[in-house]
Amino acid sequence: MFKKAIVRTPGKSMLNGISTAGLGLPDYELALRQHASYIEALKTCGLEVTVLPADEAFPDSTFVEDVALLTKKCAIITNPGADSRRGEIASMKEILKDFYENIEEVQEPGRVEAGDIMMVADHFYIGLSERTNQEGADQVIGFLEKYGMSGSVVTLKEVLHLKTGIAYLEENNLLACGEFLTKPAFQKFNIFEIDLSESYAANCIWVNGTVLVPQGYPKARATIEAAGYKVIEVDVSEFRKLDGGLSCLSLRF
Ligand code: CIR
Repeated sequence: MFKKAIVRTPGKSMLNGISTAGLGLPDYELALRQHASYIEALKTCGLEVTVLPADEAFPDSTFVEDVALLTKKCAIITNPGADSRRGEIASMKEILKDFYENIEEVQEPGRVEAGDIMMVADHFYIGLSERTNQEGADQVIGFLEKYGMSGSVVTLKEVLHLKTGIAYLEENNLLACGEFLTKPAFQKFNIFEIDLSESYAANCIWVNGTVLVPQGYPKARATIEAAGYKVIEVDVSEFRKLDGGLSCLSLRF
């Protein structure tokens, strides 16, 4: 069960965020409203939410998930693969001191964005992507092992981050799309396929028995409900324009 979440209000500079989506610029006012609804959804699932102020210096800083990996025993500050995002870690490190005694930090030449890391109990799958390299993954695995946990790497080709295409919904249930459907590492899970036409909805989050699902993906919603989960739909269209999904918008711990 999760008790807390950390989010960061998007700044106006989000209009300059990294994007490959080709969906146009986000509407900032709408993004703010969507972010507020996202926070409400987390609270509905029982989380105490810490809302950090917008940081205009970093256009992608609302995607807090990428800059830290939070586990039961330690926090790991990442070193983002996107150079424009590396400065996001300094303030996150300070904030996490309020919540964690044990804080580790990925160092150069290791690069990691935690959107590439999926937690399954005490094991962490780490995607090797354009943002996360082997050296970074090795450092994370070393930290995890220091605290009695474990990690393993998964290669990916088609998506930005590992969790762009996959979501663990607890109870051995995994949502997967595209290249992840056939990965040997994931065959031990009950795989619930997300149709390629709704691939954005493979990035869902399980929060204490409820699954937050992006609004507007009816097949994905039906699949998740048929698997027995309560669903809350959250509209994150403006974050999608920056390649961001539901999971990227919070750290849950
Ligand atoms: C980026 O490219 O870094 C941001 N525009 C989107 C980050 C999304 N984060 C995630 O998938 N974990």
